[in-house]
Amino acid sequence: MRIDILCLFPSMFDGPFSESILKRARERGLVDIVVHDIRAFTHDTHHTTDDYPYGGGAGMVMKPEPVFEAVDSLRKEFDLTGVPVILLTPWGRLFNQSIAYELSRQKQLVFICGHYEGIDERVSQHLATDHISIGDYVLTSGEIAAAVVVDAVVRLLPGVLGAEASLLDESHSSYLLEYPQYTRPARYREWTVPPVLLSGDHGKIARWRHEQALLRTLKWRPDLLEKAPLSNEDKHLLEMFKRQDNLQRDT
Ligand code: JET
Repeated sequence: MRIDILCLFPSMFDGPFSESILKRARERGLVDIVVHDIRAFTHDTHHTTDDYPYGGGAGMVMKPEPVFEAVDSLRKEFDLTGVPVILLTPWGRLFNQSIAYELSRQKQLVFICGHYEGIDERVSQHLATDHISIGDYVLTSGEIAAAVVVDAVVRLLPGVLGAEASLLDESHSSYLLEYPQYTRPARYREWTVPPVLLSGDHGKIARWRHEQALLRTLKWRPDLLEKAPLSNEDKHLLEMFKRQDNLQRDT
């Protein structure tokens, strides 16, 4: 996959893309990430990328020309027909794992990172083909949002994660939160690892993990259970959990 990121502060990506799994994915040629400085596409002596908003108001707005020219420069190298040009913005469609999967199937992605109070609306209307938000809050710039999306997408690319099994496991239970994990030591301070995990009984361990995933989802993200494909046994377990929880609250 080829990923182009257009932004005003390219060095913001130095950290996240140069460590751990993303670093290895780039080194192994599984993904080619190129960060472009929008400022390089200005023509005035001050390299102006922002200007006052028409109609007045506080703050500055990113000018459209350098952003359009940055994408045009990519068009000289690539046929961008069908390639998503993604604007990171608080009002975009809310990013989630299924959008990450959708983007991971593309051969190329272009990200535009906004700054200041926003970007000239013509970038959104006539250049961006997709608008993505990573959550309901406002960041100082789109770079951190782009890094989040790139990270979630790249780890899904074939060969990036060592054990393919971990992804299979993940998609299988994507409607539930992950079960709790433990590693050595079996006893730390007075806290012991649940004995079932030391039992060697893999059937029993799988059932315990599924039960824990259900319990954790009920506690932290009950909204997810509405969409989850639950077996009758799952539903029965959840009803038991809820009843126990109610009893504990009453006493
Ligand atoms: C963001 C993304 O804050 C986020 O992204 C950065 C940002 C902040 C303010 C404006 C902006 O520009 C977009 C725009 O488009 C026309 O003006 C981008 C929060 N969740 N996800």
